[in-house]
Amino acid sequence: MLIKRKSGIEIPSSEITPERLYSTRRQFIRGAGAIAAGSIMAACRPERPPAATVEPAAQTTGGESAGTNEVASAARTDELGDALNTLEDISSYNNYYEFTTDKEGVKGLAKDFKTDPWSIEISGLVNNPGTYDMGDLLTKFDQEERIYRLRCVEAWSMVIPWDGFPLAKLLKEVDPTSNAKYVRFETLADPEQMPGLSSPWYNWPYVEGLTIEEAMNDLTLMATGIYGQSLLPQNGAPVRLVVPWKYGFKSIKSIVKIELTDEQPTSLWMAAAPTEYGFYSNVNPEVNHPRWSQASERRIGEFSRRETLKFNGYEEQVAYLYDGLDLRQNF
Ligand SMILES: Nc1nc2c(c(=O)[nH]1)N[C@H]1C(S)=C(S)[C@@H](COP(=O)(O)O)O[C@H]1N2
Ligand SMILES: [Mo]
Repeated sequence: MLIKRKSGIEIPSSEITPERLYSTRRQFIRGAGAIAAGSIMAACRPERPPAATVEPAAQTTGGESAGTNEVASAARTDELGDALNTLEDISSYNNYYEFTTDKEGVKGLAKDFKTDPWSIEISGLVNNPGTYDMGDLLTKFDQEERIYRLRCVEAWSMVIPWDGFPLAKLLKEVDPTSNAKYVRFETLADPEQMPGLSSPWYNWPYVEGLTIEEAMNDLTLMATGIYGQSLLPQNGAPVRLVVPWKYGFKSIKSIVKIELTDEQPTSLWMAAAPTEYGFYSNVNPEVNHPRWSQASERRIGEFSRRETLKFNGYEEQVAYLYDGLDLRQNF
């Protein structure tokens, strides 16, 4: 049940969304989700190179008998010690407006989304423009695991173990010219498959953008999987961006086009509500959304709210990108 607004992302209705459902189901599902993900990893999709799996928590918690995959996975955390969300959480509560604005309705509407064949066209200010199909992306670039916090502008968050490769590696291949200052991304817009495209409030296709320096930062990931499994449609299959220090909407799903430009791209959200969503959209607890506070957030699966961290906790890695920039004006 969401509070619908004329335009813009819904007001954080955590308070209306089924928090209880998530919290109680979680205790049970966490272990089960981890086992399911583990067995899928072992049994399916041999053509997909396995992601390098790091389990820092498993290594540091002594006393657990080795080989209990279930325990190890359930105990995994990000570098701040926050527990991973389950695959169930991550794949059941989604924002993907091309399908629907109902977070729990996305997975049903997207379940038959066709992700094969799939390719990304890379054009604009590059020396080597070209088209990369999924096979190219999965074999040319080593797939690695990255555990990142995802902080939605609506003030909820999750911890997600992505698999993928740094966007920088792909950009180095296409070789941006010296005039390239921005990277513009586009999602597929297929009205046959995406019923949400009939909404007149948005300027489809979904577009996002980064500065080239942001795009080259090592944290910026092209994600192809979660928990060692290929991305599910609701999470942006077959390939989506993940920019963990920015609000979740910058992490554009199901990418079909990447263009290098010398002009700042206008994102779908900037076009929809320019006073609410700027180009940068860095997670910043000191700058509130015009309609709600950004000081705290609800971690899916937790009861009480937690404080939001500047740059979502990635300040050390990304603050240099904004030296001398007024983050209140450049929101
Ligand atoms: N194409 C597209 N990408 C999108 C969105 C969308 O509606 N369409 N929603 C964004 C928002 S608001 C968030 S919070 C994240 C959610 O990612 P998840 O559903 O995988 O958790 O995807 C982002 N990427
Ligand atoms: Mo979001």
